[in-house]
Amino acid sequence: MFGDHTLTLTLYGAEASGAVAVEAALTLLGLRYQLIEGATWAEEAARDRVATSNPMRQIPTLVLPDGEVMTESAAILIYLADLDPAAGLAPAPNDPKRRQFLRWMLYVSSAVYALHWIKPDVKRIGAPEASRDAVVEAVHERIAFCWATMDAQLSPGDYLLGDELTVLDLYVAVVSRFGPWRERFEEAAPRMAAVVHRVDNDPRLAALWRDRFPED
Ligand SMILES: N[C@@H](CCC(=O)N[C@@H](CS)C(=O)NCC(=O)O)C(=O)O
Repeated sequence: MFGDHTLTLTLYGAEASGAVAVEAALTLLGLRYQLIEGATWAEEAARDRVATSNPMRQIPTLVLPDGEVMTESAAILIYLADLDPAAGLAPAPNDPKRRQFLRWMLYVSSAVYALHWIKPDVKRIGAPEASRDAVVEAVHERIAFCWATMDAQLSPGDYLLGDELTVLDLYVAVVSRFGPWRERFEEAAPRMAAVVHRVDNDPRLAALWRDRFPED
C-alpha cells in the first residue's frame, strides 16, 4: 500500500481520543505507524505540537509517507479503508451499502463528534464559564438524541451495516465512549450497543482498546 514506507505514517493521537479509531483501522490493516501522543483538548503543549501539521490543533492528524497531511477522522477512516479493498473495511463505491456507509460516517463526524469541541472551554461558543455544567449537559443531551436517531434508522446485523465490520463500527465504538458515555449510549441506542460490544470484544483489537481506553 505504502510500499516500504509504512513506518513513516505518523499519527498525532491520544488515549481516549477519536484518534484511537484511526489506530484501530491501522491495526486491522496491519499498517505500522509512529504515534505522537498528546491530549489536545487538555494541554496547550499538545495543541502547539500538532499545530505545525494541523492548524486546527486537533487530533487525529495523519501525516502520510509523502508528507501530505490528512485531518478529519471520517475522511481518514474512509481513505484508509479504501486503500485496501480486500480488507473489506468499507463497502466498495459501487456497493449499494456505500450510500448509508458514507451517510453515517459523516453523521458521526458532524452531528456527534464535532460537538465535543465545545466542552473543554464553553467560552469557545461565547457561553460564560459559570454556565459550563448546563452547556455540557445540553451537549450530552443532543448527542444522546443523535445516537437514538441513528439507532432508529439502522438495521444492524453483526455489524452496523450488515455482516461485515467496517470503519463505521470502529468509529462508533470509539465516539460512543465519549460523553455522555457508554451507559447513556446503551440506553439511547440499544441496537448499536450490541454491535459496539462485539467490536469491543474483537480479539484483533483487544490490546488496543485496553491500552488506549485504560480507564474504561
Ligand atoms: N472534526 C474533527 C474533530 C477532532 C476533535 O475534536 N479532536 C479532539 C480530540 S478527540 C481535539 O483534538 N480537541 C482539541 C480541542 O478541543 O481543542 C475530526 O473529526 O477529526
